[in-house]
Amino acid sequence: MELLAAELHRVQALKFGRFTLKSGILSPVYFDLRVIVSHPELLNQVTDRLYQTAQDAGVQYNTVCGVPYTALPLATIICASHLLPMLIRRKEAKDYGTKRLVEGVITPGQTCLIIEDVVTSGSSVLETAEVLRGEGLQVTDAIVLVDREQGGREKLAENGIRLHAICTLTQLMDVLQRLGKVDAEMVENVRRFIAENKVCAPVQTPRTALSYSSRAALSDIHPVAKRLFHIMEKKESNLCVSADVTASAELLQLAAELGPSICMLKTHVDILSDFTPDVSSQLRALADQHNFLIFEDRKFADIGNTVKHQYEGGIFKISSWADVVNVHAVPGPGVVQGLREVGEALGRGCLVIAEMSSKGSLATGGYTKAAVALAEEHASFVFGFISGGKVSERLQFLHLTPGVQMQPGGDSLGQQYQTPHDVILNQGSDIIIVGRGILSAKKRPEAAETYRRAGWEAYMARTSGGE
Ligand code: S5P
Repeated sequence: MELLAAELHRVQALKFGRFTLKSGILSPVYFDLRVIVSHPELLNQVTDRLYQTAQDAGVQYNTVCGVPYTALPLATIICASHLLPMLIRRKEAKDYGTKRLVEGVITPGQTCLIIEDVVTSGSSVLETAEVLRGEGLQVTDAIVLVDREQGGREKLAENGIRLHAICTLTQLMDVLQRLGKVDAEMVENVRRFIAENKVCAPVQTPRTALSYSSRAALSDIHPVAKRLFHIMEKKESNLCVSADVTASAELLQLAAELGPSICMLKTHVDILSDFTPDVSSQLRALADQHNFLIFEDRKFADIGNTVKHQYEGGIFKISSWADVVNVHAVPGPGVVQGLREVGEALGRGCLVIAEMSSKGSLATGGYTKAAVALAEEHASFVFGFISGGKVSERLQFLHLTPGVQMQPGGDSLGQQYQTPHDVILNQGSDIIIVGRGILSAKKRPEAAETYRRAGWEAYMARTSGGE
């Protein structure tokens, strides 16, 4: 330990002074472990200790992944020396296109050990864990060189990850003081800094910090989800407008005017008083022109054979123009299977209603859990949920939340509203569905822009949390 501390100090992998951290806090100590690649003996020493720490803790794992970028060489050396298969996580936030998020052979169900240099709040480790879990791997443990003791251990524990550190910042300071590398005043400064700057981890972290485009690149992503994630990122919009109007001309006008601001238009085609097949073809053309998806909010809730006809036939022929439909879980798997027989070949997708925004809704607790299980079992056709917030850990699933207005509240018929900020940032949902909040505004395009910006800002705040 003394040798390691002295070496880290000698190569200036830790520095003392006044440093502004990424979070804006002023810190008396700063770690820059990137320099250790220039000191091969130290590099070997660090990786030996990391490996040994995992062994001593009895951690069971099949593969190893380093948090990019500093820990990449650390993981590489550990894997090469101990003949362990490694995985590489890509860090680029955007423009993945067809690139994979994780390189290497992924065997779902296997356990991947995470390696990191320094843990502060734990969010970097968590972000890598989310990606690995999204690929079907288990993540149970992370090994780090230094734990800065600022809440990371607790935050990771809440997310099912045990943190094993070679040393804590306090231990490191004690050793350096013994070695005469730092004085008592500095030790006290750092001690005070740690005590005063614990990052308060929320009890639960329901939201994902992963970007929409990163999620589009996950394996097993549903083609409709992939398209939607790309549209959202491109248009900087997580807004779905609920076009609850009764005249076809008004519906088409809404689609044309709000098209540039939205990622999706939600319809209730059966409330139109003057529907003709021409309306659906014009709507389809507008969706293609303005690059948004059409979601027919039909809420299918019958046996498979009946919903199949309701989806494909009748006067509305929903499957011929709607990219997305939704189902109630009440009938059981048959409702999804029936729709899938029609929709899958057409490249359509389906959402399961896991929760509802209305007062007294019965879609809670055990029902919600069963709805999530139904979606998970039919992920080849289902790509997400209607819910008040995040209900599933599967990052490939989208969560769409209705009952959204700028002010919390409700209407006289039991509708209940949350704000865009609440829905995206606190509830961990992905898309806000807004009806009357926009429809009752004098200038609908401007109101839509206001909601688009609010939803996008909440998303940006959610994805910007780094160490
Ligand atoms: O739980 C739900 C599910 C849905 S799809 N609560 C809802 O309000 N919806 C739909 O979202 C509802 O049918 C309506 O079309 C829209 C909400 O409209 P708003 O005017 O209250 O924003």
